[in-house]
Amino acid sequence: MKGLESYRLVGLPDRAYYIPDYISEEQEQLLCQKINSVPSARWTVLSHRRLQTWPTQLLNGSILPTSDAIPNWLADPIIPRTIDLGIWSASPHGCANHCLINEYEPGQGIMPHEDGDVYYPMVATVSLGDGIVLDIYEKSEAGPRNAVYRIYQEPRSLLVTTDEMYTKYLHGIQEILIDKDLNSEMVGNWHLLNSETKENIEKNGGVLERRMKRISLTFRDVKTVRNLAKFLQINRQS
Ligand SMILES: O=C(O)CCC(=O)C(=O)O
Repeated sequence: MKGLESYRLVGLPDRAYYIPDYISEEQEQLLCQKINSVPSARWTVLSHRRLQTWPTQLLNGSILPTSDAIPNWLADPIIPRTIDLGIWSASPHGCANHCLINEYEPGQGIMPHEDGDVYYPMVATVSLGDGIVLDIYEKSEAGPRNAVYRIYQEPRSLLVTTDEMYTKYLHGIQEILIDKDLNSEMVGNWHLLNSETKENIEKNGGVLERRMKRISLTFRDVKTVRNLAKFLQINRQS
């Protein structure tokens, strides 16, 4: 793998990186098998998607140190190389300590939102299954308008967003079955996509139908890992 700067998105706010084929098809299959074989209680079912949280859900924006770490089956294919790329070098724990797994059926998405300051401002997202368009919106008091940037995430790719891309913009996935207007002008990572993907999009006139389930793995460093003794003390007092 080349250095991180080779994968930088140009023409977008600072900073985002896109690495196609970050994991292999075999790793993708193994991850999907594991994700689908967890006990059903592990899933939080929302109206428009379902999700798993590893190692645990956050408690008052923090992780307890007694929480198990992200399990090896989830961490090993992804985290060590993100460390080698240097993306966590300034983060509080020098590593991701939390992973959210979102599963979307075709037509499902996620409203424009920001991830907030519970996390160090860095997200590393790996996509499994179908590709997806991530829309980036300017923050506005009137609510998000049209997307100002678009990123197409191929299956098995890694998307890294940080700095202003993390703090000053919202991101979301539209709840639609067909993504339109995909071309070199609209898609900020067009130059980094696989040539087969680009040919396929062009052949379809910039239109892509969502046909399969998509799973995203979003790795972050939760800033606060609580001291358990202090945490229990605080809760007993309140
Ligand atoms: O599924 C994705 O790629 C985006 C997930 C997301 O926005 C989030 O977990 O906050």
